[in-house]
Formats: sequence, structure tokens, C-alpha cells
Amino acid sequence: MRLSRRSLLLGAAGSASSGLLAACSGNPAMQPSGLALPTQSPMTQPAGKRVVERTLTPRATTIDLGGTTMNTWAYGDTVPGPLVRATAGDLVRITVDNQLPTDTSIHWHGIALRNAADGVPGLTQDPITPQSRFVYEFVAPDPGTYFYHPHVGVQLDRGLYAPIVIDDPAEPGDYDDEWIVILDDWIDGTGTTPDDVLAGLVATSSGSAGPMGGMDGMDMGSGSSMPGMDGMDGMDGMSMGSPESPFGDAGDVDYPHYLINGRVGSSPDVLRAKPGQRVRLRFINAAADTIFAVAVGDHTLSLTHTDGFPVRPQQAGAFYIGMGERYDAVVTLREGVFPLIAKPIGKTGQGFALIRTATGAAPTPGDAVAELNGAILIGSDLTPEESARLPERDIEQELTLTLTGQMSPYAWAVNGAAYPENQPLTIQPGKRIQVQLSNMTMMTHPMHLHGHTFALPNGLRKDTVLLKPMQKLNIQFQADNPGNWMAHCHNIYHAEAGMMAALVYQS
Ligand SMILES: [Cu+2]
Repeated sequence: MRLSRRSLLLGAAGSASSGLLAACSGNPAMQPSGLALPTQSPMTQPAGKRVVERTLTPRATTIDLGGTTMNTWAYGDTVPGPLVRATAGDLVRITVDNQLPTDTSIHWHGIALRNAADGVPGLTQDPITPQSRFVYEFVAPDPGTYFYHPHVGVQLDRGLYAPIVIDDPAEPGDYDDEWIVILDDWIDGTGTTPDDVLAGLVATSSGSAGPMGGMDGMDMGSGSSMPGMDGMDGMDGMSMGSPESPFGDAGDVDYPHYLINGRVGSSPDVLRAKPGQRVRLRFINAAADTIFAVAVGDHTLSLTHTDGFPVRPQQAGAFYIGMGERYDAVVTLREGVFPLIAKPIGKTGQGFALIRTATGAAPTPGDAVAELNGAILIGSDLTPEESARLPERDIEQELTLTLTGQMSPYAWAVNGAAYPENQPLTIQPGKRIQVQLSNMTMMTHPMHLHGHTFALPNGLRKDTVLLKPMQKLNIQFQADNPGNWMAHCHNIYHAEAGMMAALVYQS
């Protein structure tokens, strides 16, 4: 099996940054050894279940973000891309028709699907080359709010993301309406591209750097950031790490725009309902580099799920959401027009949408939202519903994922080396696995595990969890989904720079 860093991580179009990273990595051709890609065997329709079929066409296009048009890459003509919706147990069959000028893939983030459909070139499939097609077939076993995006290079930071919702046939549906709320940080087409941003991070930070690949230095919160096109605040570092946030130095890139449902705040998405209605909000953070604090003005949210799995309903005025995380909340709407705010942590600007249940003047993006000045809930403090807990079992295998790295030189790694130079971790099938996540950096990292939903020490089920600077966290999962899986930081720039590791089931 070939696992070249270039084809795996960047594809042909990322030439500028791939050159830099290859130079950084020292041995670009090195690969996890002995891995076989899973067989793409066709699936048959499960008895009594539907087949949900779609064709997705990733391609270069022009998108209107609300009076602001951008050249970008998208699934068709919209950002976010088309909703995929199925019921748990259905067979989902998605044909990807790659009209991009480069390789791509689709990862179905958070879904415990069969390995062959996980969308990671080099681990589960060959990349989908330009002008070619690939068919993903899987059954989604667990209901919930998920999203899909490429697992190639920094393509996630273009317009290539969209929701996938798996419905629960047994759910009572105790609400009147449902809205999907997708958050994003946006820079593509503003005179730069995500590939340029990555190249800039590597180049800028290497100016005062020591030897390449040194992992011993720590970024002591200096937070040198890559300026976007608007609001260039240079490298003063003072724009990072708002003092009240528990997440400290939370991102590397200052974005010119923050989007809710593909719209900028000056021309926001408007979500409409009647006063008194209960609405389920499905929040998805599809940003590449931004943690948000989310609130609805003059409302209290009742958080009901995270990463697809139910929690004991928890009231909150505002909550944090890291890259790759999802939260579902139910809210009973008052009469009026209310702001829905996604405040980027440590950055300037905000995502802004409107909730309208009556005529009248709308709040503007500059208006203060009191909920964001109160306590902001940290998702990992939620309590799982009993039905969502992993059954009690003794730990049978222990692993460690140690995260290292810093801004200067721009280098991020797991277990001492950047992927794919680091050693794949071997999983014993059927065992209860405990992984010690150990963040040895001064930044927050949203750690994501493919193919499984793990349990935090309090039992909360997650597939993406925010690890604060220097935090250690033990997670457990049941090794019940054989294959080759990724564990990685969902800051796409960190992941691309090497903060990923492969978990490989013993065959
Ligand atoms: Cu990270």
C-alpha cells in the first residue's frame, strides 16, 4: 500500500504547502507498514430499511455568502452542501463525482460506519482522483447530528461541508420544528486559499525557528496568528486567547468572516417560527480553526445531545462548541426577533443569524447578547443519559496519545512524530480500550476518533472532545468496529501538519 504524505494529505493542488510540509517531515515517503485497505464490497439493503441515495459533486464554484461572493470549492452550488438524511439502519449510498482539480474523499464525521466507507485515503481507500467517481455505502447505526467533509489536505476549510442527520425511529419528536445551524470560519476566496494559509503558517513561523521538526519547544501562549484579509492585526498575538475562555490559545488563523448556515452577519440566515413553539436546534461546528461560544439572545437553551448521543437535558444560556463537535438543543421561542450568535473564541468578529417569531425590527450584529457574558457551559461537563453509557467493563488495553507541537516552527505531532511517520497504534478486537489523551502543548485541541464514540470519565459519549492546554484525559471505547481508523486533532491545520495517528485493529 502506498501512503505518500503528498497524495494522502494534500492532493495535487496543494503543491505549495505540500512541498513545505514534505521538507519539514524529513521522510515524506514513510508510511505505516503492513496496512491493507478494506475491501469495498457492495452492501445489500437491510431487511425493512430504506436505501438513501445521493450523488455529490465537489467542484469549483462561486458562492454568495450574503452579498459577498467567493470563489471556492463546494458540494454543488451551496455552502453548506446538501443535507443527507436517513433513519438509523438505512443503507446510505452516496456517489461522489469528483469535479475538483485535485484528489478528494468524504469522511462521515462521527458515524460508527464500516471502515471501507470512512473516507480516509491511505487508510480506508485510495483518493478519489479528478474526474472519477467513488461510491460510499454504509449503514448508520446510531441516530444523531453529524456532518461530512473531505479527509484530504485542508479542503474542509473551503466550502466542502454539509450536515448528515440520522433519525431515530423510536424518538417521540417532542418539538414543533427543527433547524440545522452550521458554524464556519471563512477565508477561502478572500484573496487567499486554505492551502496558502497553511503555507503561510509554516513559512511565517519558521523565520525565527530552530531546527525543523523540533518538538521540544512549547508555544507559551504567544499565539502568533495568521492574519486574514480583513482586520489584519499582524503577529502581535494579543488577538488570541480571550481571558475569560478556559481554552486559552484556541486558534491559529484570524478569519475575515464567520458564517452561520453559509451567511455572513450583514445578510444573515433568518430562521422563522411562531411564538411559543419548541424548536430543536442541531448545532454543528464545521470550522477549521475556531471554537465558538453560542447563544440565542433572551433565551435559555436546553441541551439534549452531543455528538449524536443523548444527555440529561441541561439548561444553558450559552455553550462552547469545538471544531467537529455537535450539540442539539431545544428552545421554546419567545415573541420577537432574536440574535443567534456564534462568538469565535480568541478572535474578532462573530457568526450571526436571526430567529424571527414576529414582525418588527431585527437586532444587529453589534448588539450585545447578555447570555454570552454569563456562565458558558463546557460540553464535557454534561451528564449522559443512561441509554448512552458504555456498559461497565474492565479496561483490557491501554494506549497513549501524546500531543506535542507549537506555532514556531509550525509543527504538530502525536506520540513524538508527525503523521504518517508516527507509529500506528494496534487495537485488540473486542477489547475495552482506554486511551490517555495527553496535551503537552499550550493550545486547545479538539481530538476526534473515527468509527467509534468514546466515553469520558463521567460517562459522556463523544467522538470529538476539547483538550485544554496541558490537559490529560482518559477516554474509553469498545473495540467493536474493525479496520484502520484515524485519531486526530480537528483543527485542520494541526491535523495537516501532522497531529494525527492511525489506530489499526489486529487482524
Ligand atoms: Cu490541534
